[in-house]
Amino acid sequence: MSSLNWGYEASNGPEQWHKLYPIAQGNFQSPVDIKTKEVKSDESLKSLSINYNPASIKSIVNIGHSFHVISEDKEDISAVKGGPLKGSYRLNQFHFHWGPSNEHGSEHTVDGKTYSAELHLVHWNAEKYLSFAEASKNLDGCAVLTVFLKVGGAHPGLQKVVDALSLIRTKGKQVAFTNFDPSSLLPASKDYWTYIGSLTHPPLLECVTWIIFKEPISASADQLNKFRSLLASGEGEKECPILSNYRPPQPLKGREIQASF
Ligand code: B30
Ligand code: ZN
Repeated sequence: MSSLNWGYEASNGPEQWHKLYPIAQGNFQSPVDIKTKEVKSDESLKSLSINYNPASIKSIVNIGHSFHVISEDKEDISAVKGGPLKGSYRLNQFHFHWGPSNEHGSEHTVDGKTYSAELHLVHWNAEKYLSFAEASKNLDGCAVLTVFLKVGGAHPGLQKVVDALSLIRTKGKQVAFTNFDPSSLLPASKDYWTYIGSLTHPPLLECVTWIIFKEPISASADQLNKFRSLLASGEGEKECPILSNYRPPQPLKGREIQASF
């Protein structure tokens, strides 16, 4: 494994990352298992203020181990504040994690239970820092809103994303993806858990205020299966589907998880 080819295979996956990224064994790593009996209910947690503007969404790109839907982050066109956050955090991109089947795929787990997939809406603290890269070097640099996906009815908002995947089948492909409302991917209930942790893949920086919605959204088996039709290989290379891209839960190491409810 080189710093250029970490991945999710046995040879370059989560169990190997610590060799190049020693912070993988740090004290604030993500994801974690949320033990609901051990979380502290915190009535003082303010409610979240989520302001997404469909006009901030610009493109969708296959990055080899996943795909990103990219938000223009020059201004706070789409941002989140309140809850555990001090100041406004600007949306940078959103993406999903999934597994080889719809049995497993989430990164966080709840009382040991995994979901089929997990959505991450990635934000950075633009009040204090100049870029995502700079923000990610600080404990208060980033905030990731997280939504679990379970198998059920087809999700209309997710279908717009799924329909774009055939256009970015190979690594490096990027196409315009506009006028999409990320709020359409949020659950009805805004109850959440929160704790301090890290990016879930290299560079694994400990910079994330995690905000995890308790209520999952539903996606159809067909929609989830389409994530696995994306390729990690480039155009003209031997086809290699992205079957799995989740990191399993890491030790909590004394951290506390708070509940907004
Ligand atoms: S996550 O939300 O904790 N899964 C990064 C961002 C979010 C998470 C994990 C990692 C990250 O490193 N982002 C910056 C570097 N990126 C480039 C990019 O455009 O956004 C490299 C990458 O994945 O491989 Cu993401
Ligand atoms: Zn992620």
